[in-house]
Amino acid sequence: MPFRLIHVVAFSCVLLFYMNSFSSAEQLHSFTPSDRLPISGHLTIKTGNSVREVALADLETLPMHEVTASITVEEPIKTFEGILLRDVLAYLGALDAEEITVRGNDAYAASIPQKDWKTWPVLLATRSEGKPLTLRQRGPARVIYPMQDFEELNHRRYRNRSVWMVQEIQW
Ligand SMILES: Nc1nc2c(c(=O)[nH]1)N[C@H]1C(S)=C(S)[C@@H](COP(=O)(O)O)O[C@H]1N2
Ligand SMILES: [Mo]
Repeated sequence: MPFRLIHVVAFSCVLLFYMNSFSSAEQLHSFTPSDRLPISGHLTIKTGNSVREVALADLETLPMHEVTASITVEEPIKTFEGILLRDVLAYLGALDAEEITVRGNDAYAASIPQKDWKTWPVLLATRSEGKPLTLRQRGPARVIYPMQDFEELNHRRYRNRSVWMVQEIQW
């Protein structure tokens, strides 16, 4: 019965996300926006020969977390909310990719190795202070390393991987 298979797959996905979110002793702050402004925007997902679009609104149905960080010198410390990169990649089927390439809409690209999403609660941020990231805030999606919570991330290597205006993920 195809419906049953779908249910088993869906249940397994939910279980996987749940386990991913709570398996390690990380400082994770969950985020539940009360009157959530709708989010728009898509990411292009490329793998092998396949290209697909994923709505940020669909990614926001996954558990949301918040991270407080100052990413660049000219940006003050602020709160970002979004989805854990590892949850995004589990959703996309890329959890076991060795690395992903994240590209911004300015053609800037960085490779992010698996170690990063397995070790730290790296965020695909879609909001700041509850509101969707504007282009001016380098949105609508950006990679945020929790540099405030993890001293070892305060390094140029991770700043280079903090791609803003994310448009495409490829592996
Ligand atoms: N989309 C996009 N993301 C990007 C960049 C960029 O040019 N475009 N620059 C990267 C680099 S080299 C750094 S050091 C960090 C922070 O850059 P900043 O300190 O100049 O703001 O963002 C990274 N993310
Ligand atoms: Mo840089």
